[in-house]
Amino acid sequence: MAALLQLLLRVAEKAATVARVCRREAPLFSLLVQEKTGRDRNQRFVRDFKTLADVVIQEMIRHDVGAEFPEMSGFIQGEESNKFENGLGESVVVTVCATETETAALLASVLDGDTAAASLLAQAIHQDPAAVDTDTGDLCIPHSPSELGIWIDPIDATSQYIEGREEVLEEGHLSPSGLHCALVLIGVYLRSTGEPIMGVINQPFNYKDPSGWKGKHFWGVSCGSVNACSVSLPESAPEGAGLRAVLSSSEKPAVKEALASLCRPDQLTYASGAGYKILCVIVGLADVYVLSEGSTFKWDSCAPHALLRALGGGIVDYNECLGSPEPRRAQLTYHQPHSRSQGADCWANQGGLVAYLDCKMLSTAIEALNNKL
Ligand code: 2IP
Ligand code: CA
Ligand code: CA
Repeated sequence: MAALLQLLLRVAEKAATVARVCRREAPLFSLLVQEKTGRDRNQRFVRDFKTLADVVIQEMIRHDVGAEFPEMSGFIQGEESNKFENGLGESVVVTVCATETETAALLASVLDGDTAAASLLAQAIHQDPAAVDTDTGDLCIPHSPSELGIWIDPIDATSQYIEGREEVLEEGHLSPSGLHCALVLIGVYLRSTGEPIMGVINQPFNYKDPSGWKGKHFWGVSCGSVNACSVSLPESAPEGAGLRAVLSSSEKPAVKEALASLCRPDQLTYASGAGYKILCVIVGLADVYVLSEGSTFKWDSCAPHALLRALGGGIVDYNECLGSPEPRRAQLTYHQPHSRSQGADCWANQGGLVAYLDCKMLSTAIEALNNKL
């Protein structure tokens, strides 16, 4: 399975390049934004933006993984549908074609004949990225591709991606909003149990140098006795250091207050992007990410959940673990849709979530929530 991990790291790198190209070409970018409607819309937002970049990235990942692992083809799902409407109201199904020229021709029809923009995009999609220089070691996972499924969020924190604010990151601090919150998330789960076993996170806008934006990637594998992660376990906090929690700014006041009783004022922070908040827990900038609502989806949590598991942490269902004697057992799974929901809601993490690295921190947070809510 080291081959699958290497492939996911490569396609995530390609995805990040597409994301950067789309932002760099300002006229192209403004063409791409369109509104989601009906059941595919995230109910939490009045306007939820779908970008061609999202669709293109998801289809590219689906294409590249399906080509190398045909057994996985029917089990590569993502946030986006591949239908896109051009300026004339015509519906076009965006697919990655066999050649760059064909893909460019198809994209030109989505871009109302803007062949320059279409060629740029097609070039990024068909590039052959250099092997990602990562020591993934000799990972041996006792599963065949036919036992696995994939969740893709081509760009998480789309609103930050579209807004495009450039923040200067401070070492050791989480930054609440900006381009760096946008992440490419690719998670692999076991079809039989729904456990997340492999995850790749690519942050396309990690830092800027004179030649432009540069990205950063993170990966993790957790399967049986195999646990490996590109991130090393952060040092544990000294006794009495208090809990550091990261939340969505739209979190319920009661939850904010319950956690405020455990955190010093500077330890309760807010940040954009579900994936970015989980990444903050993975790299040790926060101890827990608590979300009391069902506003995230399987594609948001699958990849970072695999990294947390590899480091001994996890993501549990918020509603299920409140009141449970063993909150750790309420781990999210990724294989079963909610039968009574429709559209994207079938795959929502409906009970909310709590992401953690250290189960002591999970228990502390749950205890406060149980006592105060
Ligand atoms: C969103 C995105 C939002 C998040 C929301 C996700 O995904 O990560 O930022 O809300 O839950 O579904 P918040 O930032 O309040 O946590 P996308 O950008 O892919 O729609
Ligand atoms: Ca998302
Ligand atoms: Ca998205």
